[in-house]
Amino acid sequence: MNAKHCILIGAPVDSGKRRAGCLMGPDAYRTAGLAEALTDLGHTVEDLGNLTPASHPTEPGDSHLHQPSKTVGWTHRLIRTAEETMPRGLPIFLGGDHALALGSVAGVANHAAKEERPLFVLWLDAHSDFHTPETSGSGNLHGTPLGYVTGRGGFAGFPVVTNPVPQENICIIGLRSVDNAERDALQNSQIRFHDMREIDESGIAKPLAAFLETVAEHNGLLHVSLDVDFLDPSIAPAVGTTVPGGATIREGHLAMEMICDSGLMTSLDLVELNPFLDERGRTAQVMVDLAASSLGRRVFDRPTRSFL
Ligand code: Z70
Ligand code: MN
Ligand code: MN
Ligand code: MN
Repeated sequence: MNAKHCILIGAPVDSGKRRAGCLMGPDAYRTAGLAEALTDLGHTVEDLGNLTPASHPTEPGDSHLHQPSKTVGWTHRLIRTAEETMPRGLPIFLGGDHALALGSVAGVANHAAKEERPLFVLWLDAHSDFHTPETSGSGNLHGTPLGYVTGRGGFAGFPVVTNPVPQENICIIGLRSVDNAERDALQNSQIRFHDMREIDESGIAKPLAAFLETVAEHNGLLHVSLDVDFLDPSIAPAVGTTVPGGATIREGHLAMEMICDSGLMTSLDLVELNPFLDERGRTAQVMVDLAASSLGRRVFDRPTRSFL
């Protein structure tokens, strides 16, 4: 693949849920050799270090949400960082929990609007993360980024979403834990969603290839948001809420290789890694290997450019 300028952005967001530890994620990816893996593939790598949230008010005492103010601060910071990095490279947001995607995706969407190109989002996750603060039963904002960036509303105090991502530009793969309110909203939306049953019945390549074809047809930008819990906990145990029945190492690599072959990915999130729960760094290593697959690591080159 063409050499890229990869910009590593440490986003130690830990405010999106109650169990702490994702703040150690960025340094775990560095320790697992992410920069070296990308350099070996011929890319240039710049590491911005770890960001901090923009200044934010103290947490309200009366909210059912967990640390909303801190997540607001992160969202401001990450929107700005996405806007600044997109014009000069391929930002890789090193999480941090999935609340970081309120900012990364909203900022990437602002860049896409400036370029007058549509943004597409591939969400690899056991969860749909389609809550609004009002529908969230847990109050954990890592369950809301797709609700936020599609402009569902109810995000009082958060930056206004200037360029909502159209529902039909989003594809979720890996679903196996969806709350009732999210399921109803998803079924009434234009979002493409593929649960693990569908992956078991027909494979991961088919829905992914169809989505990549759509992105290519529209000359779109593609943001990929990879949640550790997309993977089965037997291969990726370092995550707060393990959900059995996830993607295998082979499905994970196939997906990332297809993304690479498409040449479409313009930004990437690596989220929900909790190194405190890892086993000798193996989950961090799997995530680094998958990132490398999405950026050109492979056993043999494929003869065609087709997505399947
Ligand atoms: C549930 C909630 C969630 C992880 C996202 C779970 C959300 N839907 N959990 N990623 N690990 O609390 O809203
Ligand atoms: Mn998630
Ligand atoms: Mn998840
Ligand atoms: Mn489907």
